[in-house]
Amino acid sequence: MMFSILFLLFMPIPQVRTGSLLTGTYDPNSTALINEIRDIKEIDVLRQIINQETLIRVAVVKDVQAVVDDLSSVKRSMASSETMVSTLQQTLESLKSQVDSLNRDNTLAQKVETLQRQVYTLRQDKTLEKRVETLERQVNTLSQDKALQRKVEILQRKVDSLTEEQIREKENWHEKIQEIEQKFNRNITEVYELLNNRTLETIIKDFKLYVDCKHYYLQGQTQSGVYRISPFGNESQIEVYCDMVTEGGGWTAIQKRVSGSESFDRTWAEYKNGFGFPDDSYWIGNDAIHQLTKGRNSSLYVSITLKNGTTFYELYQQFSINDEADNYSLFLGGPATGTLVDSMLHTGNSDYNLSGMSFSTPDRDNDRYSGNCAALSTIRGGWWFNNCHAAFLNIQWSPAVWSWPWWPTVRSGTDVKETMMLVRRH
Ligand SMILES: [Ca+2]
Repeated sequence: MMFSILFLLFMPIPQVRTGSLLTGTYDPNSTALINEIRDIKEIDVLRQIINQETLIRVAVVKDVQAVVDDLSSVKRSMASSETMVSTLQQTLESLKSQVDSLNRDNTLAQKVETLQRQVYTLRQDKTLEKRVETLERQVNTLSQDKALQRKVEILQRKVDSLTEEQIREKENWHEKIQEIEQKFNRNITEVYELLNNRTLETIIKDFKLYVDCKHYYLQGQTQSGVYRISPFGNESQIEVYCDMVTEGGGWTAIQKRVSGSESFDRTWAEYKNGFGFPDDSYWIGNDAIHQLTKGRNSSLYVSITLKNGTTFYELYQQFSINDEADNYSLFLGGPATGTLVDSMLHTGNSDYNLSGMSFSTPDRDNDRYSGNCAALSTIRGGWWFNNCHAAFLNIQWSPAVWSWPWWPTVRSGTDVKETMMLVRRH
């Protein structure tokens, strides 16, 4: 079509002779006229051809425009397609990258394999199913076992009857217990009556326990020396020195010093339990003193023997100490008699009176002094200090620093040879 249109466009147009028709004279019979008329017809034909050509040109222009439009559209489509292709390529590359990454991730693949193997194993494992089946069969068997049910019923009846028997037995036992309690109470009353009618010495003799030195003395022991006593009322025994001569004998020594072999610079615990050796120098122990004097009227006899052989003494008619919870506090009562003269109970100075004072040691300050008397370098020993003392027998065995063993009768430790503190119940 395009070629036919182009052919028409460039086809030559015939020459038109118009001069004679418009200006010359007219002769219908002349050859010239005939020619002119033929020319006019040719002109009409040409005009028609030109008209047709014009139409064709317009059509061709439209067609060309359409072709141009089609071309633009195709170009746009191509551009769009290229964009899509590019996007698709990118997506494809991304997917490829992901696939590569997944392929590289062996861990995930291994996990998947492991899980697959486990699933496979579980599918193959029929043991569990078999167990369940076995249990189900057992349950069914048990539920259908009438014999077992009968056994349970029989047992239940036995339990019921046993419970009734037990109740009856309980009632019987309750009565028996009441009888025994009544008998026991009667016996206890008889025992108490028996005990009240006997002396302490008789009871102790029966149990073969000696509570103190007086007990030995009453049993006929008149020799001073070391004896074993049980002040705590049980089988536990301690060794003590018994003075069987002084003031009628039967004294238990709670303190004794005949040399400096034993240090009295001791802790609270050591004074509590006692230390040293009763045949030489020792402290019997605060717990033992408490037991020896608890609930019994007892006397305290203090003696100091000087190096020149002179012995001074002081006797207090009332003596006891409380237990550890009360810091072994001292109770001392008169009358006080002797050659030492009272320097513990009524000294004439309230700072030196010891009755009512707690026991103190270098590691336990219970005194009325702002510091700790027991820890002073000139003292270093346990005692019932006030603020601090006029009489003190537990100093370190260093006569040079031993001031006021028993003020004012014995003013210096330099002269001291021996000391003793003796206890005896009335
Ligand atoms: Ca103090």
